[in-house]
Amino acid sequence: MTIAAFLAPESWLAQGAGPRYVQLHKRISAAVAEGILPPGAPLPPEREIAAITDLSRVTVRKAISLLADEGLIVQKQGSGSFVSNLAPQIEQSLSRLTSFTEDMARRGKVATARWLERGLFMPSAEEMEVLGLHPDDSVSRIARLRSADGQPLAIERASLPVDILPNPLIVEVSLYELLDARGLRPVRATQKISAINLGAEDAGLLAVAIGAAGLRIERISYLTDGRVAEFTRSLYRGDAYNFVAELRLAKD
Ligand code: 16G
Repeated sequence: MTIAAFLAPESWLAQGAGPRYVQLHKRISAAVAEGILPPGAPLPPEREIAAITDLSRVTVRKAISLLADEGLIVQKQGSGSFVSNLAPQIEQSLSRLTSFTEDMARRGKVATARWLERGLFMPSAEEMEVLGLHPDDSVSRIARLRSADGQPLAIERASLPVDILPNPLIVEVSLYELLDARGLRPVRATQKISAINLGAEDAGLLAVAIGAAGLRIERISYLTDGRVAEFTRSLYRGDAYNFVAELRLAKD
């Protein structure tokens, strides 16, 4: 949907629903949350928003300055307003085995996934080793760009044995929710984190500069019986994630 169609007042502007600039502020925030206005995108000029919404320019200006105060919009002298591209700061515990969808929901954000690849494939040597597969087994792969409130945060490439995920096409938003429903949710995982500089393609997907710092994360997760359920290689935005671990004095 275009931003002009999204701002057409019939579907959101209502009498008695509070001040008009607050209603417009809410509508533009929704456009950002739903990805209609992605990070870095320009907002239509003030007079255009006024024309689309039938609101006065003063009302439009008030709504935009509220968005700017909140940091959702950046106003640039002479070139207009843009959706902020500043990464949200996400503190992620390293001791809980949670899913991306759950992590974002806990922060009041809506997780979305854009498919990069999914299907059944011949396993690579690494997948065979980690997942314990034979050369004639297939492997279920899903690769997704994960975003929160429309802002891309991670690229995740998950590989699973076919008996755990027989049909990768049925994953909607949450892989773990689907595994849970099948009684196959991982209960334990190991994770390896290393630093990388993002190449052109990955940087483009994550909406950061080429060469920006990223975190490469490998997660191997296990079922209650010790079997490997998932082997996921991810690239996380280095400017957004802070991983936090609790340490205790070792007693030998
Ligand atoms: C997390 C996991 C990933 C898992 C995904 C499931 C890391 C580094 N990765 O992002 O291994 O596949 O959650 O999320 O923590 P979903 O249930 O929302 O699809």
